[in-house]
Amino acid sequence: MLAPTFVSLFLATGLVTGLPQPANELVEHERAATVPDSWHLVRPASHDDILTLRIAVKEHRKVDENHILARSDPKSALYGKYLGAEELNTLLAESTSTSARQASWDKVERWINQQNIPIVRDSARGFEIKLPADEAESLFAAKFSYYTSDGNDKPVARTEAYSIPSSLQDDIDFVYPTVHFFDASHSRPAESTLDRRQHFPTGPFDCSKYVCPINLTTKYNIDYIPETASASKLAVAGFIEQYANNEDWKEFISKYGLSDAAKQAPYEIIEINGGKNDQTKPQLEAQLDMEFTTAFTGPLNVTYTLVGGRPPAQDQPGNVPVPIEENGQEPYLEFLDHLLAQDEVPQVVSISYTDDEQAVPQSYANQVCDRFSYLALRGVSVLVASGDAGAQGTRFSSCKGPDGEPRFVPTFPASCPWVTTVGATAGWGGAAGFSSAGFSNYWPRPAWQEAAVAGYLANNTAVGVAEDAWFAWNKTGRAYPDLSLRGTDFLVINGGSPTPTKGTSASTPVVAAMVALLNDLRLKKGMPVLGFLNPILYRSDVAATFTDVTDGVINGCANAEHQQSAFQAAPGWDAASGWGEPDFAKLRKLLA
Ligand SMILES: [Ca+2]
Repeated sequence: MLAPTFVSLFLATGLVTGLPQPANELVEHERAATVPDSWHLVRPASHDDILTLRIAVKEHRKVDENHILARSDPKSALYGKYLGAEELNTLLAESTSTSARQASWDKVERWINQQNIPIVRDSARGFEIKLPADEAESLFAAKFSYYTSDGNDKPVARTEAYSIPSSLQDDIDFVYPTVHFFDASHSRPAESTLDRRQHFPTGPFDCSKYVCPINLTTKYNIDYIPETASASKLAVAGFIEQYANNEDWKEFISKYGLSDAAKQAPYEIIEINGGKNDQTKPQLEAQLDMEFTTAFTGPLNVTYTLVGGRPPAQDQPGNVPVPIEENGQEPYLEFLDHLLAQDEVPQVVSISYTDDEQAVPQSYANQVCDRFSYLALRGVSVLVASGDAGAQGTRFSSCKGPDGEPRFVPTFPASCPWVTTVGATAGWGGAAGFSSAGFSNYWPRPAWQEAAVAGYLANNTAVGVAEDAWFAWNKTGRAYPDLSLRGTDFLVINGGSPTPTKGTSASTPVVAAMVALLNDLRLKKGMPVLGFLNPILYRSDVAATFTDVTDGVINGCANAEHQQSAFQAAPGWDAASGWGEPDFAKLRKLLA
C-alpha cells in the first residue's frame, strides 16, 4: 500500500525539478476530471479484493473522415454505397499501421509477462488481467476504492488516477475500469411524479390528456404506416438490467397501437455480453423504447438489444470469490462492436442513455465515438437522447469542469459528432428546460454544422448566455441537440400500469421510428437507406422542413454564489432545440 504513495511523491518531485525519467518510470496516464456527486466512497480496496482490468492497446488507426462524410452526402457519388462487415474490416485494416499495432501489442504483452501476471484472455482491443488490488495499485500507481452510485448500491472499484510505464505511453490506450465514473443506469427516464403533483391533468389515463402514439402521428404528420415489412430495421439499445416485458408491450399495442393487430410485428430480443432479459422485472426505459418505436413501425423489424454491463463470470484465482458486479462496465463498446460485426446491420439505432461527458475518460470516449463513425460507413443512423438535466448534464449536481471551475456539463454520447442528438420540447411547445443541450468539451465543431451554429452564436441576445458567464462552456465544440421532439406526458405501460413519463429518452425512439419509416419507403423504391443523418439535416432544404422552436430556455447551473440559465431557443437553429421539431410528411416528400 505504501508503494503507490511513494511513486506518486517521487513523480511529483521529478516533475518539479525536471529530472530525466528512466524509461520504465511510471507516468500518470489518466485522471478522472471529477468524481461525480452521484458516486459515494464506501471503503478503500484491500489485498483480498481481486480486480479484473483490461488493458486496451493503441489502435494506431486513422480512418479518413472525408471518406466517411462522402458516403453520407447525397451529392457524392459514394452516397449510399455503404460497407458490409467484411468491407469495413478491410478498410479499418488499411487505415491501421499494422506494424505499429503489432509492436505495441508485443510490448504490452511482454510487460505484463514480466510482472508475472497471468493474462486471463485477450480480445481485439487488448488484454484482460486479474490481480489482487494491492498489486494493481503498485503496478499502476493507483489507489483503488469501492464506490456506490445513486441507483446502484453494488460497490465497484475505481481509482481517481493511474499511471503506466513511460516506455508504454504510445502503446497503451487506456486501462479500464479505472477512472471510469460513469454508469448508464442513471439515464433512466423520469416518472413524472413531481409534475403530476404540480400540473399533471387529473382523471383517467387516456390519450386526450397524455401523449399516446396517435397524438404524435397527428402532431408530427406521420402519414405512413407500412403494410408490409422491408429490409428496414431498427435496433433499440438496452443497458444495465433494463428489461423489456412482452405482456406490457402487448397491452400497450392493443390499447394504443396504430397498425391493425395482424400487421404488427413483435420485437425481437437479442442478449449480448451477459445481458439476460428478465420478464418478471419490467423496467420503464425498456417499455418506453419498445412501445414508442413499434407502435409506428408496425410490420418492420425492431430488435431490443440488451447489453449486459459486464462479461460472464470467470474462474477466480485462489478461490477468492469475486462478485460479478465488481467487473467493469463497458456497455457502449460491447454494443457497438456487436452491431459492427453484423452482416445485416440495423440501419437505425436508438440510444436513450447518457452520461456526463467528463465522467467518460476521453480515450474511452474516442473509441466509442470512432465506432459511431464506423456505423456511418455501414449506413446506420444513430439517434441519441441528449439527457435530462439541462446544462448540468445528466444529473442535478453542481456544475464543475475538470479543474473544479464553474462549467456547464455536456453529455455523452450525445456530444459525439457521429450521432444525431435528440432534445425534448415541452407540452406548451417550447424547448423543455430539462432537455440537455450545449457544446462538447471533447470534440470540435464539425463542418456540417458550422454555419448553423455560428449564426446562432453571432446573435448574443438569442444565446441568452452572457459573455461574462459565471459558468464556462466551449464555444468551439460540437453543438447539440440536432433536433427535438415532444418529451413530456408520454403514457407508457410498465408493470401493468399506465405510467406518465418524460425525458429526452421519450423523444428519441419516436424520431428513430420516423427514420426507420423513411428508410422503408426508400428501400421499397430501390433507394439506399439514409445513413448518417447530420449532413442531410443541416442542408438548408431539409432544415427548412422543421417546425422552428423559438421559445424556451435550457436549465442552467447554480452554485452558492451564482445562478445562470443556459441556452435559449431562437429563430432557426439554436442550442436549445437544434432545428426544432420534424414534420414527417415534409421529410418524406423531400427524402423518400
Ligand atoms: Ca429555433
